[in-house]
Amino acid sequence: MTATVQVAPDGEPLASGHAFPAGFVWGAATAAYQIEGAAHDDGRGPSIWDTFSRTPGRVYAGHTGDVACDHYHRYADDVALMADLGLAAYRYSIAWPRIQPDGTGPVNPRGLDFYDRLTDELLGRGIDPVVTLYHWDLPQTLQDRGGWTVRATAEAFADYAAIVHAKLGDRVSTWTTLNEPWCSAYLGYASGQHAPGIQDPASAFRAVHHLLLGHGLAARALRAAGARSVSITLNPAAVFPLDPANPADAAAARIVDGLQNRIFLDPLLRGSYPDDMREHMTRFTDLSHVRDGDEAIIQAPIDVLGVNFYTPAYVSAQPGTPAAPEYPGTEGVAFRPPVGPVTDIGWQVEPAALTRLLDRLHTDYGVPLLITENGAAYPEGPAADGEVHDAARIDYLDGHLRACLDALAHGVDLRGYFAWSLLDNFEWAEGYQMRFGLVHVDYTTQKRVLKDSAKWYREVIRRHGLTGRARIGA
Ligand code: IFM
Repeated sequence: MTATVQVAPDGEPLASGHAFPAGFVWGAATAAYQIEGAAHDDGRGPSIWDTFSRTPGRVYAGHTGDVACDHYHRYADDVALMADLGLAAYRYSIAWPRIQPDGTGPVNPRGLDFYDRLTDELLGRGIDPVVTLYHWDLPQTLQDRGGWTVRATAEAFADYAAIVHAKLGDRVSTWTTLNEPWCSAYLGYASGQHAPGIQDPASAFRAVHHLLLGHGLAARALRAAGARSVSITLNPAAVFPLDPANPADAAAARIVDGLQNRIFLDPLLRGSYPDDMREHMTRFTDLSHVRDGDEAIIQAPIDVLGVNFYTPAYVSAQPGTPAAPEYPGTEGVAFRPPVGPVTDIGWQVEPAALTRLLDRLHTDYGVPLLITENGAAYPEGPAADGEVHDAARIDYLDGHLRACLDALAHGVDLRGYFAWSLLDNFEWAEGYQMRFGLVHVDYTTQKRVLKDSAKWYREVIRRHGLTGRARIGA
């Protein structure tokens, strides 16, 4: 992929001297449970997030996805907003409980029809549909049978993938199996911060394996059905030793890297779990759930790796520190509190960490990359003039797009960038209090207002690049 130096239409050269390659895809992303609402419409079954959000104390202020952004009913208007922004692609997820309300068995045609309509609406506006099959909303009935701790869920996922492909495969070319299996496994089954809210490391490691197996089986089913592009999205950690010269800090970073990165990347792209992670897992489970041949299934070829990035982590060795619940077995590893600017959710802003992460993924795994999520929570709502002046989000996005340019300049095969998120939405355990949208949503009236960041992003897309630090409306 060659990059030619680009000069913006106003004549101002790009700050970095590098450019986004021709064909670099500009998109935005959402997920079904976070925006659709219509939790009981057209035969949708309950998901683990319906159950979890109704469990007192699990989600901020008892918020649920029952209504969310009402996108299920307003999708045509939302697609019009995407077209107004000039998006080339839109990444959305399919709600498994709409397609198979019980997780297996009968297909609900009305659920499929919704995604049929949405996909046609996108194509009618010239927007490429990028489908994620699983963004955390497991049918509750499957959870009742063990969820991701059992092999049957991986097998059911492949059946579901084939069902969705049979409906949309004539129009959707890019298929992502899972979104952030680290979150599904460790937040869902180890720390319990996410649905299904279980706190059991052994279950978490079983979930890691069955999620990966589900990916491999689904990838195989999609490919057999003719899918052109198959991918998985991870949230790889940009994890660094606090003191790189200190071997104990480096060892601490290596464990976190193993638990969040290599335990997924190695089987996906090298065909086996790393030795240190196998050993680590045996502290909690006998690995009898990992059968001969599973790793070969997991290594099903992918065309691109989706990368979701928000913030780095710095760790050090501190004997006596208890393990972080979402990183089982990390006793003695301390996570440094954020330093410098943070977003509303408390995540450190450090764009250069994205460049380092992309460089590392490129060097170690040599796979084409796509930023499938990047963005920031900031609280701004409409000001007296009715506009949303979210300068900090513009700075965040601008910085991270510059980080992408740096990675491209280093030779990283980076195919595109999806901002998280198109709309303010249900931010899982944080409920609606955290706003990641380019578009502000008033949850009482469902009115949408383009934030300044949305207008800025529209300019970036129009120019196919950045210019200076100009802000819209600043
Ligand atoms: O909102 C989430 C999304 O669902 C998955 N990736 C991280 C985002 C921000 O927390």
